[in-house]
Amino acid sequence: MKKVITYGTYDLFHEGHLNLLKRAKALGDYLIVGVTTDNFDLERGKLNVCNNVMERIEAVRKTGLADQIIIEEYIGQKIDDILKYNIDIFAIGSDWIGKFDYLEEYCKVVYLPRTEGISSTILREEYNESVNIGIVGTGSIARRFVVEAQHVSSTNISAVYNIDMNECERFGKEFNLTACSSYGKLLAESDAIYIASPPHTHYEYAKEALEAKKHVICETPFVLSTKQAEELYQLAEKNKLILMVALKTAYCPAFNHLISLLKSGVIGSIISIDASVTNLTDENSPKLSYGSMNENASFTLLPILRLLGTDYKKIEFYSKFKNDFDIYTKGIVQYNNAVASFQVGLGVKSEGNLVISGTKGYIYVPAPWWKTDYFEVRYEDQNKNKKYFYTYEGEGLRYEIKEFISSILNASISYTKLSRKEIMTIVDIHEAFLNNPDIVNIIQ
Ligand code: C2G
Repeated sequence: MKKVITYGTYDLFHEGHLNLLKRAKALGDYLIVGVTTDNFDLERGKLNVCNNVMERIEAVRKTGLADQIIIEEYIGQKIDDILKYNIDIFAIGSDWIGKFDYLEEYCKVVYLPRTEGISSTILREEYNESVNIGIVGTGSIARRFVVEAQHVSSTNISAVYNIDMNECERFGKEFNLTACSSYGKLLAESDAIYIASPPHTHYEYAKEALEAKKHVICETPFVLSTKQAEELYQLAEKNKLILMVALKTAYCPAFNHLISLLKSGVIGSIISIDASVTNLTDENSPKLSYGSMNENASFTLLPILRLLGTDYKKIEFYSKFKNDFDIYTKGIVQYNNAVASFQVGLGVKSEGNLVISGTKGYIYVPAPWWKTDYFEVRYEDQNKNKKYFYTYEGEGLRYEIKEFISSILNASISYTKLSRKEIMTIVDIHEAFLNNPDIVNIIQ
């Protein structure tokens, strides 16, 4: 019996996929079809897949052409499968010519003609209309956002606004965007707004956008008080709009895998978490006047609240101030069964890693852990240690942008990666810091 194997995502299953499966089946007597998992697609940079793995498997099954369906979940699996299933022929579309020649060592490789004029990409574009995003703010994060958005389908960055009109025009010219002379004009040009302006302006911009019925994705720190956050969430709910916080780490595939691993108990009960993000900032940078807590605490609080919950008992802050702004803050968060610490700095430098300690072992995520692409699970018996590697595409903003766009297109937001309660707690901690008379002041 001649066994054939082929692989694909099979998103929005179409005629091209069907033709390919027919041709592959005709090569032998038994056809195995490997369907990629959602995570594997994310890892290999396919961010725009519309159907989930169960729907894609079902579409392949319905053709009646596959004698067996398996899932493809890691790089290198093809060799394992060919050996495991005793495969004679590996078949794939001609868009992959040359890419799988290395499999010739294991079986015959056949590149089958691709059906012209149809693809999942074309269908996705027809299926989803584009979301026009207007940007407020033209700093370094806004630049990265524009570049990253190009990797997310159904996304169109259309216009920009900055109160400083020269800056606005310069940015508009550089990225070929309409430079709007007022925020009202930006709102009129856009379906959704990305707020990347200084922290104290977030609330007003978000409120105005939500009142004008525009979806909002807002940079961290979200807003400066829980009252403001609550009001914005209520406004979004009332107007049936998506309101998301651009805390990029929360949407990064490797970070999410790290969380699932920990929740499944790989290091036993979690007793302690230490997270650190510091970046020495130029004396003249406006960031210094936002303070370290504003700039970086949302990142360090994310793994703490995700893993230990939002119900902490007590929080203490130790800060070093310069011109009224914290250039360094260490926070200690007490829980009933655990303790966490975080440190953030703009004028003090430290190692930017994340360590999660448990009763059976610990997880070490090296700097820059907030762009997670690698971590290690370590045990007393070092032979049991395990390293995990992932792809972190570009600047990593594409994952949050993808989440934002699909929430808008599906008219529903999923809070599985970052809950509203977690956001509210982060805002609450910021507020506690700003109004806390008990901050221990580190004086040199
Ligand atoms: N295909 C085709 N004609 C089209 C579109 C796709 O023949 N118009 C073929 C592709 O060449 C591939 C299969 O259909 O063999 C599945 O295509 P995709 O779902 O786009 O999956 P792909 O990203 O090509 O995944 O590691 C290799 C992958 O698993 C293949």
